[in-house]
Amino acid sequence: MNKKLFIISVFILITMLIVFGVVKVWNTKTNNVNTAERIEEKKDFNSVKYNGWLKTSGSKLLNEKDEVIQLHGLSSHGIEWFSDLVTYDNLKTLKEDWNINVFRVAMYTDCDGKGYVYTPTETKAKLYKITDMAIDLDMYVVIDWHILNDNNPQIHKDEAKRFFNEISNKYKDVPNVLYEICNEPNGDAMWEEDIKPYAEEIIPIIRNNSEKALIIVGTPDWCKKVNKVVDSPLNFENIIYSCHFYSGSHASDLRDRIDYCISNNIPIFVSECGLTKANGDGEIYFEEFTKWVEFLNEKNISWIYWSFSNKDESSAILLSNYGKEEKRNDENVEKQEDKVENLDDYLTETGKLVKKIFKGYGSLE
Ligand code: IDC
Repeated sequence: MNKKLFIISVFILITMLIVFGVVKVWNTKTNNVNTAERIEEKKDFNSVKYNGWLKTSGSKLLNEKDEVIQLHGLSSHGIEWFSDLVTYDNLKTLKEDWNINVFRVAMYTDCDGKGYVYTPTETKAKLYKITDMAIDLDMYVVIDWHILNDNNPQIHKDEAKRFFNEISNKYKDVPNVLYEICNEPNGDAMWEEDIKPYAEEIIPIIRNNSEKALIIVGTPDWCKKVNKVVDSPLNFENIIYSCHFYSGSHASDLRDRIDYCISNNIPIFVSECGLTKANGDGEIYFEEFTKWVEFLNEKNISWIYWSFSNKDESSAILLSNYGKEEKRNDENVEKQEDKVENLDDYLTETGKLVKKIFKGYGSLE
């Protein structure tokens, strides 16, 4: 009898253990599924790992999942002068604290005797360094062939061909990199005669190396005559056209031109903008800038602010003494160094305003 009771007890115990085990495994599985679903539901528009290769569809910019995406970020000043400010820590702060998801590397091509065409090796090294940091930080990065005084992209076309071949080969498998093939054509540089034929030579070079790369193409009159593209767009996929504004100089007329493009399925990217007059200095025009940002948000147009620099001009987001503080030779040395690294202690009025706007975007949806 006792033996029978013992066997029954053991049987009941084993059955309970099995049931308990099965329930536990089942629970873990459902929990995992729930967690997976929760992770999937989080749309991290600030992560290249989440978004992948960007592409255009009509006037829209989409991520790899066909979701509409709006990039927002900062442009360096010319890396010929200001690349030292773009440290890994600063980029990390800009991404994680300011919520920017794109950084533009402005590489002047030919400006007052300085620029890529004079010092290609040295300038490229600076460009690679910043680009690699941005990739490591899971950000989009715009490589900007910053023509300006050399107003017509045809002037340095041969250098551009070699440059874009090299760079698109180097970054051929990297969805982070966007190519801006001519900053601001101006003066006598025309869409049909100069810019379009230039783009028709550069785009195939990039695409031959990096098939899916998104390419930003400048438009006439310092990227204000975007409307010129409507009658004669480029015959390639994944091309987006740049429009630049400075809120002290450009207002609703330019927004109307963008609307005209959008209604004709021409995608627009504001790869540079500012809240001063177009000369980048003087008074700040925040009210008009706010109107611009509202407009861009409503249409999901990507925008990049000029500039992440400490140049003594009001478009710069950093005070001119940033990075130049003398390190005191006393027990506070460490603190002094920390302070120099801290962007927040050195923001200009512009910097504070722009940071607030970026913070408003958040990072996860
Ligand atoms: C400005 C810089 C200024 C520099 C000047 C010429 O802010 O320090 O002296 O270029 O190199 C643009 C250009 C951009 C300009 C900016 C502000 O793309 O290079 O930077 N701007 O004037 N287009 C409209 C305005």
